[in-house]
Amino acid sequence: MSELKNDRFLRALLKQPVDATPVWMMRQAGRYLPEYRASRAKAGDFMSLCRNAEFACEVTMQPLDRYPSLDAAILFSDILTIPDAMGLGLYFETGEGPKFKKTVRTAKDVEALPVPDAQKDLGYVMNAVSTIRKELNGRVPLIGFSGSPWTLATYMVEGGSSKDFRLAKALAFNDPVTMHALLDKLTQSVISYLNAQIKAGAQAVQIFDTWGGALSHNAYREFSLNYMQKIVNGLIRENEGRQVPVILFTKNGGQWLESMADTGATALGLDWTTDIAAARARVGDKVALQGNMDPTMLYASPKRIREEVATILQGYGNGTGHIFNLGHGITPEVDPANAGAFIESVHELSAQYHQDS
Ligand code: 1CP
Repeated sequence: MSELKNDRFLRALLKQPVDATPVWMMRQAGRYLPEYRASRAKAGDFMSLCRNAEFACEVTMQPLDRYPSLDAAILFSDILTIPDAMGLGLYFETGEGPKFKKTVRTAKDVEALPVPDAQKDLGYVMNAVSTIRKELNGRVPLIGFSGSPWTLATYMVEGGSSKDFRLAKALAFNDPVTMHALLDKLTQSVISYLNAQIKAGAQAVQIFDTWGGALSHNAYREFSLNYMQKIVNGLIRENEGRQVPVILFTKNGGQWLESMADTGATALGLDWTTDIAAARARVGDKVALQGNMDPTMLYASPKRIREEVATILQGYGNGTGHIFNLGHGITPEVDPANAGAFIESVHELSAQYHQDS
């Protein structure tokens, strides 16, 4: 395995000194890039991009080629590959979100679900990981990822995206035994899937709990955090002679940072509703922090973006342990030049916070 040429991202996660704050963007490969739209048109549809290692590698590299300052690559795939491998039949209709041919709403439905074999059923993802690692050739680390069990369960019960999670929450509240059985299967699936990604070459992993923040204080612990804890406990934490950091991201989870830090995760992702200075004071001795510019700030001018980057850097303050990111994924309407201004600002303005390193 090749040596890493740029290991700022991994160093900041482990709170080792860095010369500047590392930066990447959630959803950095995606529709805001014309080159992504061209690859997607060539592949035919979104899942064909994911299933073909050459295409997945090509789109993973696109943001890195356009923005050579990015400090990490993220595997091009989707969180919904697991439910798809469980037989639900994932598909995308143009202009709409993900949909499933089959849903999971009863005890019988849950019983019938297999735990996918990461190599056999999701081998195309592992091929993508190893292909991307080769292509990166040590340029920056590669992030693997998965959805959290709760977030995956919402899509499986609803049959797609949802605004209020009516069916998923009704199942959790009316028939918690069935919801827990589903979350258990998903937890086993996520552990073997992420460990397979790590063995294939993922150098850090992120768990996207996009919809954990839709739960009440108690329900979050019961239906989401509890299972993310099991995942953290089950992951390979060292590979290729390096630690493999684990990043937990619960969108709208700012009030639960202490409990999230207690899981033993390496870092927490913050959305933009949390003040990063306050977050550091609360949990900064236990975990690194990733975030947290409002992604819609990328609709503002480069000058305004730069001011916001400065404010967030100042909020975190001196020293390592911060990975700059957006508070959620970059959106399709963003001007790619503004994303470039964002990335450059982070490196330019952050060096002053790392002078003792
Ligand atoms: O080309 C297209 O039209 C498809 C758009 C798209 C893309 C680019 C989807 C469908 N998925 C992806 C890639 C993707 N999804 C990545 C790639 C790596 C990267 O560059 O960051 C990642 C990490 C994801 C993760 C993902 N998918 C999440 C968690 C992160 C988040 O944004 O909250 C979720 C919730 C999904 C489901 C999903 N897949 C696709 C869409 C449009 C959605 C969201 C639907 C919804 O809002 O419910």
